[in-house]
Amino acid sequence: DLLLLQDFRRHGTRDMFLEYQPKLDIETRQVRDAEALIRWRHPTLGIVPPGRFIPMLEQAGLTHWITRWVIEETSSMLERTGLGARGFRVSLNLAPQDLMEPELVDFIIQRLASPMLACSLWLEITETGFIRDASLTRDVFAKLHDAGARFSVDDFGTGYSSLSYMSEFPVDEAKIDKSFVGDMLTNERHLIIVRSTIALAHELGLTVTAEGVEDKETLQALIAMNCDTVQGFFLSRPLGEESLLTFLDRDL
Ligand code: G
Ligand code: G
Ligand code: NA
Ligand code: MN
Repeated sequence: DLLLLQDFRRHGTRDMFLEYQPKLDIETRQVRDAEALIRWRHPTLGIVPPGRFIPMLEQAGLTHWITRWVIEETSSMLERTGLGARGFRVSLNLAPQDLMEPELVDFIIQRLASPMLACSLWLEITETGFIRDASLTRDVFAKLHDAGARFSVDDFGTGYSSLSYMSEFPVDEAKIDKSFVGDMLTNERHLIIVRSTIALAHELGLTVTAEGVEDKETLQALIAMNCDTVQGFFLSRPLGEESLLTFLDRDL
């Protein structure tokens, strides 16, 4: 994987592209948002999934370049497709360390000055390995939130600090991890965790997305629990831009 790192240093994001996984809004039964997921079309290795290169770039402190590109690419997609003007939203994955890059934070704030982007861009942040410098973290969160950024806590429940996040930072959404949602109909503890997380998040004024919904029964159970948004293979796999547009035309 040192070779991948070398390739990234040489070519940057040149061969990267995004897929978008639709999310279903339960109240309106509409698809009004999607998660952007990066892929690398490597000249010799084929499509490399993010799980194979993001951790490596995290270690090398290079993810902020990816994040910057993802923001650019998502912004131009929202413009060229007209989805931004229709109020469609896209959530982006940030590596925790990205918020410690002042230049990236300024870049995000600059982008959020566009009213369309302020409505359309959401930021997904994982809790793992994050709160190293709590006061700096708090400042950055506050600064971005004041600029109109909306935050989802990704992989909610898998780290040690989900509840700290909810209580200390201005987060808007909890995204319950697929490891709880995927088997919640056969694993009673997971069902209890999902149900209680939804109730807790709602009491704190957050919305809730459940990810990893793979069948209709799980969707129905989540509807009964008052979940706000669902994402998963049952609704759709991550889609290229063209397929996303086709999917939305069918659905909206
Ligand atoms: O799509 P897939 O299941 O392979 O994604 C695997 C992991 O890669 C997920 O945890 C996802 O959050 C992460 N990931 C996908 N796209 C991006 C991205 O643009 N930036 C960062 N930092 N992580 C991403
Ligand atoms: O870590 P993060 O939550 O960002 O991971 C998102 C990843 O989960 C994406 O790469 C996506 O491909 C994957 N994913 C999305 N929906 C499902 C699903 O229904 N089941 C499973 N197993 N994985 C999913
Ligand atoms: Na994510
Ligand atoms: Mn997740």
